Amino acid sequence: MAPVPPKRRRGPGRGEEAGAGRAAAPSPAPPRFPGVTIYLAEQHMGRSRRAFLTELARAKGFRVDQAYSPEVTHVVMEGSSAAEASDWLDHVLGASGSLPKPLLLNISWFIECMRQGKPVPVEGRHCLEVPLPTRSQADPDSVPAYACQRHTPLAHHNLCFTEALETLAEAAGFEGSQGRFLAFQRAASVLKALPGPITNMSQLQGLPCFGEHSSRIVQELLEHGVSSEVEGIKQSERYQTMKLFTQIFGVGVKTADRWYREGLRTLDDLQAQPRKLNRQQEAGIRHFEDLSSPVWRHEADAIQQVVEEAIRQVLPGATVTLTGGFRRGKLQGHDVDFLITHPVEGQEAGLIPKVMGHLESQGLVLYQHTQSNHYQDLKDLDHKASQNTAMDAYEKCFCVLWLPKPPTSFHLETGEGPKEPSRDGKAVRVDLVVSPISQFAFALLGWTGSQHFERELRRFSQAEKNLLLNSHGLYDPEKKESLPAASEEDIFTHLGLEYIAPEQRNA
Ligand code: 8DG
Ligand code: CA
Ligand code: CA
Repeated sequence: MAPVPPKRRRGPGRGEEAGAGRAAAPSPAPPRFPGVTIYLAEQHMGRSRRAFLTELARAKGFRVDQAYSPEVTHVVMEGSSAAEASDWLDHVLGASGSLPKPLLLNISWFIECMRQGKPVPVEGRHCLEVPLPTRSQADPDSVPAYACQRHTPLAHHNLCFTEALETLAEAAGFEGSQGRFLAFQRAASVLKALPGPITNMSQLQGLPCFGEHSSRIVQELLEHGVSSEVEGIKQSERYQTMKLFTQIFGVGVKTADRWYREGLRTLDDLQAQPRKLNRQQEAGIRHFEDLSSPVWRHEADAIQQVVEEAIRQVLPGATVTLTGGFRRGKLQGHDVDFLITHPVEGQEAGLIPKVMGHLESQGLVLYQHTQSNHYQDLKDLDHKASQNTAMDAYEKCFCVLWLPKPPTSFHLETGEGPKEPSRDGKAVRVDLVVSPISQFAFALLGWTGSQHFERELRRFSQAEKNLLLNSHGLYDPEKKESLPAASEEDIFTHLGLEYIAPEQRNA
């Protein structure tokens, strides 16, 4: 039996577009890809070609705006140089420099989307950005060994290799092989930071973290376009089932593996044995369809508004910062991460239950698991800073919130209608973390990710600087003291590292 449940279609069903105004001028199909708003720049493209491409994309269900606005996610240009594109963006954004910046793409991305009838992942070859790597990083012989020493943009040039290596990493993780997981992850991460695509095996020479196995995979891909090992894994029942189970909120590798060994393969199998599930996993399965579809940036912004309003009610002055992948410039994610603090140390304590109570009174909480902070006082925080781990002791809440559909958005339901809850909207995974202001910089750095970037920062700190870094602080075990930091820049400075902006931490 195929382990992946069929997806309930959300967009317009086949033939449904026909109903709208057959007699009048045909109205464009409703946007099918809510996280993608395209702006076609007229410069070099010309007015009539722009109009033609706009119609074409709209007919395929893409949203194409005539005027530029902050809602635009993808700017497409034709015949423009990287420098022209970058000047154009500076001009449009003016002094605001406001995030998120749109992706600046050449026409090849647009054409591939039209061919496939859906947004294709952005790769380095589609990008019009002026390359950021410094001259030293353009030379593969001098790619630094740690991911926290490198610039790793969101869109890079080696997607087919990194996808294959990350599949191998994931599969190794499913088997509990931490060493192999890290080896493949590190090799993939190096390729993400290269200034151009790998086209020849000689380019791997001198690259750090590239072992025999990873090199063999790249060679196979260069020669045949596919890797038989990777394809074999992707098609195996073991990999597909582990991927399905670990995708469920509240299910880690150990649980997924146990279920697999018990013969379970599908969500139906799990639902047939409900006593196997804890409360979190039950919620994970109940909302599986919503939680396994991506959260888009505009949805993250909408959730932020809801959280900010709740916080304004219960603790005026507290601030909410979007962290995780969205802070790194991602346009979609599996959840939304927020870091909350208050300018007066101590005021933030006990905030989560109040915020969640407020959200609950509005009927917006589908699931929550709150952890109170497990440090007693600031001295204890020093102790927490001395622990070299990704887990922290902050007050936090792992929850599933209900995001109602804004009344203005265009949305067609299929005949089935949403299962549960019955109102129109979407369940979204949200992580809320509260830190005292004195630790905020460390919490921000720790919760911005990527997970590999964080792992590498901690490895670098310990191995190269004999310092212990986590989301509470930076601890010097020799002097037995914590190093204070008011900003992320301060932490990079303590570590003797060049500052890496969040958008370049996509390691
Ligand atoms: P995505 O949601 O877009 O798929 O990716 P992401 O935003 O990069 O990943 P994430 O799983 O949401 O994790 C964001 C960061 O939060 C990541 O760098 C690791 C960090 N993080 C956790 N759990 C914990 C924790 O318990 N303590 C600390 N300090 N950090 C954590 O995910
Ligand atoms: Ca996230
Ligand atoms: Ca998260």
